[in-house]
Amino acid sequence: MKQKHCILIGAPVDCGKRRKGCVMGPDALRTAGLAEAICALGHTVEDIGNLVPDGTDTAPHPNPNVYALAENIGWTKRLMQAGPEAAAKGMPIFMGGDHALAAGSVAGMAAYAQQQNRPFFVLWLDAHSDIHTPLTSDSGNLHGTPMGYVTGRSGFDGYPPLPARVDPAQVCMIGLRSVDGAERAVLADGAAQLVDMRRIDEEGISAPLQSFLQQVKAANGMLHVSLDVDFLDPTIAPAVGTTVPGGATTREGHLVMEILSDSGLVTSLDLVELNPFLDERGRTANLMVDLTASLLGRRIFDRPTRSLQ
Ligand code: 4U7
Ligand code: MN
Ligand code: MN
Ligand code: MN
Repeated sequence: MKQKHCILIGAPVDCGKRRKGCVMGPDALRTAGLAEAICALGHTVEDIGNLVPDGTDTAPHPNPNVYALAENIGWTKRLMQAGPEAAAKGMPIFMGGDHALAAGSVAGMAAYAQQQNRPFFVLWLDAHSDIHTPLTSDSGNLHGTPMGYVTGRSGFDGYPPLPARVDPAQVCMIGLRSVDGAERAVLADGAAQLVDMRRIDEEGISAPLQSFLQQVKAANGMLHVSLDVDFLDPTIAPAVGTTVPGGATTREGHLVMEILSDSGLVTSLDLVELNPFLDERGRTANLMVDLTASLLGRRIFDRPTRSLQ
């Protein structure tokens, strides 16, 4: 695979939900050897350390359940700036932190793609669709809203204006098995490609992914991958607050990453929702590192003929 320069961006975002622990995510990924694993594949790595959120004030929110709005907005602003800066130098890898960080990482990468005059695509690997707005969320946990923000839904008062809206027709979500009613209502227009666990059981994970990648390739698009720990089954990836049974297996996870690697299309990555406080002897952190290695070219045997047709 082509050698890449990977920029590790520590984003210890822990305000997207009430349960604490994702603040330790970036350091757990470092401890599990993320940089070393990437370097071992012949790439170069630059770790810019952990960012801190911009300072922001907010008025009280009409939804009284909304949690830590100002801090979420501060992180969104900071990451929207950090992403394009890193992208100018290489491939940004956002080490979370909870999924609230994707409001900033995805919005920033969408803006960068627009500057480059390239279409922008998102692959969302998650049990959840995270397409609430602060107004539709019952929990008020804003890690359930980043897709709502980046696709330009209203209800994000106080958030920075979106430089470039993500077109839902350029979004593919794989691994879905927990989607709230208000989320189903927005997804019902059928624009986004939705691959739930049943479809994976029946058809396998490769076919829907390959068809999405064809679309990205045909458009010469940039592709952001957002990997939520809870995409994986909790028996193999316990270090997450929002466990949902029936997730992707170890091999399904690796296969997605290997197909992505073969495609050569991925331009940025989020590693999110790792809560090291809930881990078992580092196994989830290690798995996230191994999946990243598969994405960046680690193989048992090369299969030169199996690249994207
Ligand atoms: B994650 C939830 F109600 N939809 O809004 C909510 F099920 O980043 C969960 O995917 C959100 O882990 C999960 O609180 C956010 C819930
Ligand atoms: Mn998520
Ligand atoms: Mn999730
Ligand atoms: Mn979660």
